[in-house]
Amino acid sequence: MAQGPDIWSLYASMRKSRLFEEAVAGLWEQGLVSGEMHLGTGEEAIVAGIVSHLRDGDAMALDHRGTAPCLMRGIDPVGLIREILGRPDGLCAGRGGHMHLFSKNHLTASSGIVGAAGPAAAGFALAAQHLRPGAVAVAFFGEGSMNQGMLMESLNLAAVFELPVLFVCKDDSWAITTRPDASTRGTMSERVRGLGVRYDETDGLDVEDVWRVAHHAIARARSGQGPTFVHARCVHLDGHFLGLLLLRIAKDPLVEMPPVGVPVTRSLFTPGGAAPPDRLAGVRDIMSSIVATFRDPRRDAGNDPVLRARRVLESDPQRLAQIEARVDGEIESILAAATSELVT
Ligand SMILES: Cc1ncc(C[n+]2csc(CCOP(=O)(O)OP(=O)(O)O)c2C)c(N)n1
Repeated sequence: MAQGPDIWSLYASMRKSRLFEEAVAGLWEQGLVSGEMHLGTGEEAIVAGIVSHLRDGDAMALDHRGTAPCLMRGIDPVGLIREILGRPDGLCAGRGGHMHLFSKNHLTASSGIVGAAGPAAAGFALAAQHLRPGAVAVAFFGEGSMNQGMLMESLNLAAVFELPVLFVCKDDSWAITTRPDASTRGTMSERVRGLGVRYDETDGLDVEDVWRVAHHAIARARSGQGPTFVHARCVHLDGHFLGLLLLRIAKDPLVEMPPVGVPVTRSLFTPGGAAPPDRLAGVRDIMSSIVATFRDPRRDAGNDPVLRARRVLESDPQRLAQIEARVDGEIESILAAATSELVT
């Protein structure tokens, strides 16, 4: 195994994932993806830093942001897009959509049930312990899963059975609209250590740091030293799901504000309904939410892990340009192949 991270290939993988998800966002904007769409934009350093260590026989259990891990694991990208589009020639015959991606060949399963990656990964790891010694399983989930009983039980089981599993918490400090301090007491490390699982922290925006933490955790798991919980902070650059109104306002206030501002202002003067002070309080709430978006970390380019990795490589502009041209070309071909029948 390599002694240090190959930042060039990690960057290529992150850029590919970013462009792939931007292409998916474009399809969603065109109305071609039914329902909600959760992107993993902002999680690329965590996913690349972990998935780059996986090999044949290793397994992944994913949450509702499974597109990037599937892509980085080498699952057919055309099949992925077709699955997201709900087509019968998609990865799962168009029946799963982006939240339920499965690939038996890659021992990969995802679920939209928050916390479900825990038991799935523990099961994969238990099977590996018996059938494929040296193989590992990885669970990816958000910090909003940390009060799900099944995840706690999985951590406990993994500790007791010394399972070869990594529990990777991608912590963006939001569970849709809930902050961790509104739902949880104590600290993540106390909880995890309290269950007897090793706890490591990493900077989820720094792919090299994630890679190093994963390198040691996976080596321990492969050699029978049991599970590790990897706590990685990140920022979801596109918010909880595509179309999030407050984020749209933050990105383009001149376009997005009038359709909100006009009815809200009109509501102050509409006859009947709530008392004027209550209406004013409601409008003040809305305005303070909007103002808060201008300080939102999701607008700060410093929280973009892809740009952060790119900055390290800018000292060799020629090599960078070559890699980017190759990745950009790959994404163009994937998109063309996946959507060929849709183009009129
Ligand atoms: C068991 C369960 N409860 C509630 C939901 C609805 N739900 C979907 S995503 C989500 C928030 C998850 O937050 P987190 O785990 O932090 O992941 P993030 O979306 O931030 O990546 C919730 C509550 C669900 N899918 N499953």
